[in-house]
Amino acid sequence: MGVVNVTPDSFYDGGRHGAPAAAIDHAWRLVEEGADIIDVGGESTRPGAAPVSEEQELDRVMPVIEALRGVAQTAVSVDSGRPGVMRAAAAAGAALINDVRALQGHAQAFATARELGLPVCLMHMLGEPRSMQLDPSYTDVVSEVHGFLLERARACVAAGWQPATVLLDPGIGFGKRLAHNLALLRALSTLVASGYPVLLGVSRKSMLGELTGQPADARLPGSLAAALHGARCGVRVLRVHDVAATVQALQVWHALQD
Ligand code: HH2
Repeated sequence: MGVVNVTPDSFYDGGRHGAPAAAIDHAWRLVEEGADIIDVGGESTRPGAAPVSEEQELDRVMPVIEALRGVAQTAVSVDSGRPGVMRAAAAAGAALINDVRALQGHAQAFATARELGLPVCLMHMLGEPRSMQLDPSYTDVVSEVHGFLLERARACVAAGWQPATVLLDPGIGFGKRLAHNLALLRALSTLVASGYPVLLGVSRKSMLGELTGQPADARLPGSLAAALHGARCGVRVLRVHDVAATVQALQVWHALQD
């Protein structure tokens, strides 16, 4: 899954393709590099990010989603939990709803996603982007995050989703300290063992900076190491900014498996 953030303030690619034409070019580049899914987002969720209006979000994401309509080899995912954005994206051919608030951020999010009948990615976040990194605390981060995700997944299945269309994501960096992120990464195989497909987003995130001292634009090697760890644990979807490099790392890694 290649990331296309049509935002001025995303933590890594903010402002790089804020204009629709640049975002569309970038999306095409990621398709050519081998992305199976393009995740289009119009609102940064980095710690401290300010919310945007629905109109702004639509203005940002819809030109990219529409431009990718009908690309046979690549599905489009919309990184949003807003019912209006989900609807517009679905009408323009989006095939996955990626909601960092696990369909709980808006009153009609769950019902809308159900009505649209699309696969969903449910992510765990403690608190809200504005304040989530101030003092995140857990008694047992792995059981709390996995418990939350499985409860949300069961609610989806009870409402009619097929289990294979409900992706779970531990939400690396979303209301978590380094130790929490590491515990969740070490426990990925346990989440995979739940049977639901797992999605992982670690690409260029600040935990890699905490481990290496490197700024976001120098975190590709760390991102690849984390992606390969995810692959080894059975993660189904890797959400990354660097598609070509990740595809190459996975090609070599796959060739080395028995
Ligand atoms: N991370 C980000 C955004 N959306 N969705 C899922 N499912 N999992 C993630 O880990 C995830 C996500 C944050 O990364 P990015 O989009 O690059 O930054 P920003 O939120 O600043 O736009």
